Amino acid sequence: MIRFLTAGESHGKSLSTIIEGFPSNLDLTSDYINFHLKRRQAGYGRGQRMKIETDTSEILSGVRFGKTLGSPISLIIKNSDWENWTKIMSPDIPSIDFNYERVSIPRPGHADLVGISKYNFDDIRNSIERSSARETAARVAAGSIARKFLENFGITVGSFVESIGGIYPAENYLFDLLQNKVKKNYSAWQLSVKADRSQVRVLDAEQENKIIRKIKTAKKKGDSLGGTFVTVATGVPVGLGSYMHYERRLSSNISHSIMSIQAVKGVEIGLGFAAANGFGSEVHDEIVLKGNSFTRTTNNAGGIDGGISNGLPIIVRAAMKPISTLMKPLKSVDLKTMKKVEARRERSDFVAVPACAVISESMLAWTLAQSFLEKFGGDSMEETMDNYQAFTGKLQNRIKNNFRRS
Ligand code: EPS
Repeated sequence: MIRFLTAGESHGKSLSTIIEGFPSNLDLTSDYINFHLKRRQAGYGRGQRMKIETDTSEILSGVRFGKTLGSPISLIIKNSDWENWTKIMSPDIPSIDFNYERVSIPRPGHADLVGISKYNFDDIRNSIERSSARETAARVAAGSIARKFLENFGITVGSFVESIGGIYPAENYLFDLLQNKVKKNYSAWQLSVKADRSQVRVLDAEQENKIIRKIKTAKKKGDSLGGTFVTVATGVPVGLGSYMHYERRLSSNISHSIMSIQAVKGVEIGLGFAAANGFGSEVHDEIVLKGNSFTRTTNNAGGIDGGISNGLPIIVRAAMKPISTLMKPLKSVDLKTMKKVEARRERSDFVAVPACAVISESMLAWTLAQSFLEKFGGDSMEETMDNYQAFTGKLQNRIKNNFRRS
């Protein structure tokens, strides 16, 4: 069973995470994690903070000479901005009195009002700090370990932005994936390689131009935008997850992990909501034998049947709402005066859909690694590999022999 916890406030000293349960002898370096941390920072439409930070992880435990030890892995990502916040965010009681403005005007769409209501704070800053999507840097670090683990078994994860501000590509890439119209045996990571070349992580150059123009308009108007993105995993073996209990279904665990990303408001697997509109004969994927193994003519199920991976690519689509902080704010109430006011402006991104897609890769990788280790187990990578090979190598013959007998 793998698990991770993150800690850290957006403008605190650092973000940190403890990751537990990976087998020993997994090759791991901070360079690998930092590569993905850098990808999270990119994207046209991000705010000033990303110019201050160069997110870099420092591994504190659990790894020796580039290999995991099986012990808890802990790492930190320092906040460069901390030096501007040492007084305001100090964990210690200030030795001298200093004046700082307590935040009292909640921003619509943020956790500001519910946060102070729930935790009984007299300063919205106390909620802003932990609810901030800055926390996702620590998630990407943890998720990078999961993706490194999965790569050993030929599983890769990738993503692309499908739309921003309602601007979709001329070609429906998601549909092509669901219809199995893309290159046979494509790797999900190749989708990311292509998307990373775009400033907004889309696959279509004309769409990119239109989106950048729309983001410029949003910026000028003091507004923000959201969008949709697609996350894919390829090389996933048959048999991850289970229909035995609700919390073991791979589909529900993936939805949970993607939905947990700040500002995500919708998640679909495979055809998702569109599956509700067609006839059964149009939606379900026909089973065919390809060589010695089973596959499907289409992948509308998004690689999961009955909560169990079926060997086809896992395809997830999600929707991110527009960033809640607006430079041209909506109405709110000042909690000090209880009077109607404009919501507070706070430095923020205008668009973070490209970053959100990168974060979703980490969350998908994490969930797959969790289900993978639940199925195959192992205290060392060698043992996990043996278990994996024993199952996948014998699967097809087992099916054949079982049914021949009866
Ligand atoms: C983020 C850091 C934050 C924001 C953004 C994500 O930095 P700051 O608040 O100092 O500008 O840029 O967070 C939000 C948009 C949000 O609503 O919380 C990051 O590192 O990703």
